[in-house]
Amino acid sequence: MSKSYLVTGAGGEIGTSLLKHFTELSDGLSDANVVAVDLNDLHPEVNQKRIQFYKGSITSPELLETLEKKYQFDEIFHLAGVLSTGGEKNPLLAHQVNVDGTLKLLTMAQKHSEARKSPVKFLFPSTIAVYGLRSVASKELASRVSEESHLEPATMYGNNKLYCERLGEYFSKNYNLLAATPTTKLDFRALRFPGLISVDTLPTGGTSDYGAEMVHAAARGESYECFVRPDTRLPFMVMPDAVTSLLELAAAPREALRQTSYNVTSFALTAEEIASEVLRFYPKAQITFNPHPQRQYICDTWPGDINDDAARRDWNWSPAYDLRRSFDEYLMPAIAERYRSVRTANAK
Ligand code: VAH
Repeated sequence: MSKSYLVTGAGGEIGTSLLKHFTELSDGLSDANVVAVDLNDLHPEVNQKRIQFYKGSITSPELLETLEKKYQFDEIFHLAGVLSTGGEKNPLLAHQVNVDGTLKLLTMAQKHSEARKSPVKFLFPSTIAVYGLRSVASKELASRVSEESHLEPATMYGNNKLYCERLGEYFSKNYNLLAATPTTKLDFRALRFPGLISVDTLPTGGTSDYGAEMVHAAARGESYECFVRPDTRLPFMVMPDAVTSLLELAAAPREALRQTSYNVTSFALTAEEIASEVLRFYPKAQITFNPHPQRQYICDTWPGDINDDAARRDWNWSPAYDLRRSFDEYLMPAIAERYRSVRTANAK
């Protein structure tokens, strides 16, 4: 049976890597159907011949109607969203995209689930931004934060993501409780991602972006001014593991999942530890620190590390890239290659 996927935010960091995964599968996608949506164009390296692309907003009634009427999705990867820093520049837009947009897609997925009498799987990228530590001291005391604790987000984005996790669980378990006859409900599954570092794309609008920005700047031969203190610690993961975790959670048997939202991570580093990793490969990299007060505050409310034991227990999660492999085998070789031409030009 051919599978039908919807990927929103398809031109973004995770979306680009997920689409590349789908379109580069050796067995191809001859029997699968990938529909991609983004406000912007897709990454040039994505093979668009294998994708039906719609350029537009997930809040557009016309676009949602087209998706609802023209397709019957088996799995939805709803990656569109306004991240933490972008959300604090325009909180109402963040709420409109992150919450109203997600509700529209959940409603469409519920209609498809009822029509085909089979649950549509709805994969949702949540975030460590749903956690809120009240001081650096309590952040250090909290150590590896588990899913049920410290759920007091400081940002519009974190509140949006936490509410949408709850909304997704409602759709999965209690939707339309008083309906005369029970209906088939969608199958919502969420991952709380740490900071993500990709070779293919640069992050935009996040507050964990300094990790990726530092690596990319060094590879371009450019100096980098980090917007958080050197001692700022966050959990991180490289993008291949983020895509793998989405696909593995999607494939997990529903009966194995004891919860709706799962932490996933690989390594936790301070900003100066990331700088040290970069300097191992780019000894001449110029990295300085000039904390941005509001972005620093946001990072200080986020956990220094998260506990992903539940994901390991329920669906056998384990990152392929630990700290060493992330830098030595993924990030640094691939990013050097990506910017080789840029560095050569800069060197002249
Ligand atoms: C952000 N990259 O910075 C996102 C992420 C852990 C943070 O959710 O907003």
